[in-house]
Amino acid sequence: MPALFQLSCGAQQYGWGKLGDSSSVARFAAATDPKFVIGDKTPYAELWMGTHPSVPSKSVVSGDLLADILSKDHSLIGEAVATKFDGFSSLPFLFKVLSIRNVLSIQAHPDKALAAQLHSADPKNYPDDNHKPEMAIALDDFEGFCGFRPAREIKTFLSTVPQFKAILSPALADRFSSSVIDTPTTDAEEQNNKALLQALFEGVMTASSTVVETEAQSLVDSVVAKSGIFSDPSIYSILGDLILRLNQQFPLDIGLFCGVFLLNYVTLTAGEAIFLKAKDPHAYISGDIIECMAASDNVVRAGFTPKFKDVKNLVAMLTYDNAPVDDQKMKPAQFGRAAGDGDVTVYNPPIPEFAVLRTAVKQDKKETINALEGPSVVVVTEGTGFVGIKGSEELLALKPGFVFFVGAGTDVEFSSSQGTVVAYTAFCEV
Ligand code: 9C2
Ligand code: ZN
Repeated sequence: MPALFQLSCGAQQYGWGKLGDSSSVARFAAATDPKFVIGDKTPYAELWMGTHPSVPSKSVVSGDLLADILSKDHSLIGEAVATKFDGFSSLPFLFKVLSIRNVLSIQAHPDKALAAQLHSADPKNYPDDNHKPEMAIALDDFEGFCGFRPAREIKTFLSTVPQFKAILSPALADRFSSSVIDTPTTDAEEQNNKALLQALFEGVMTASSTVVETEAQSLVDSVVAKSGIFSDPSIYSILGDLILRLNQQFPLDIGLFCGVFLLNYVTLTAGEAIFLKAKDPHAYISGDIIECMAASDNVVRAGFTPKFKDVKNLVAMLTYDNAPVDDQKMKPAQFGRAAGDGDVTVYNPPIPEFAVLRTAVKQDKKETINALEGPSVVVVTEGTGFVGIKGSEELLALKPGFVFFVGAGTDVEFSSSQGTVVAYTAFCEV
């Protein structure tokens, strides 16, 4: 098997995906598969690139599963990655494109120990036993909830948004506001803050649905009337607008309180990225992104979803770290092992399963990525051109939506024939 070949990849049609060909997921899936018919009203949420058994990628030429091809040629994954992770036929990472029209569920992903426990107790809802740290790189303007807000912001909302306070028992809200320390300096203070935040989160997530619906309606009314904190134009234009949009998508949902008042609201522009370690709460709201994660589909959900919710496990599992949102943004760096006229940046999160390169090559220029030591998967998002093994005559055409597998230790050259070629490469090196 050559060490570079094109993949065809399946799409997940979750309800929050962009519709029809407004979804880059649909356009990308159709670019490779001429038989892929895009339904106008169908939501296309996620393109899955990898060996995860739920939506496994295949070779375009032979139609064989990528996992089967890998199992027959051990050099493609390579000894080091196979030994450290999951053998010769499974990639350690799952690579995706997400096209987001409506908010995803408020969710967190387990660490390895919890994933094993959840999977053995409930394999239907927790389909594998792996952890799922994940990274999102914005392809255009993106917004999401990510991590808990600093304590002082939550305290401010408790005192300025009566509907938020009203879904909690007064004693719980008061205990949080009077005892939480804005800047904890000792371990004991930090632990105490976490316990207070956990109790508050549990209080929000277990509030009775009648109270939630009444207070959510009152919250929406106060946004519309621009009353209370929403009389401040800057709060109205960011949080007020967000509350109205989310309420249209999931009317009177608990996610309104949990998302807006407990979690950081983050916006990213193209090229910016966030990393979510296991057990960080998040919910993506809108935009198109590249997502990379350890090879898992374990999601613990509560709020903003028609899918299975597991409030008990979510409350029990979170780390209850809280920090300003900038702490969760990644700092991409220039990638050293590339040569040519292009620009290659690396997003390298603090976990061993994956890192992602962004390669941009202007028209009529070339760029070589030198021998990544493990397997990689490339998705092209912009431009037309060619990709080939360095020194080989055989070139494969590339355009937006094309996905390629590259075996360990292969030098790959990208060239652009029209526009700037932009490609994202997920890879694993030990
Ligand atoms: O597929 C999420 C998608 O489970 N994003 O969200 O459909 O469960 O609400 P829903 C998963 C995605 O990769 C993710 O983790 N944060
Ligand atoms: Zn997630």
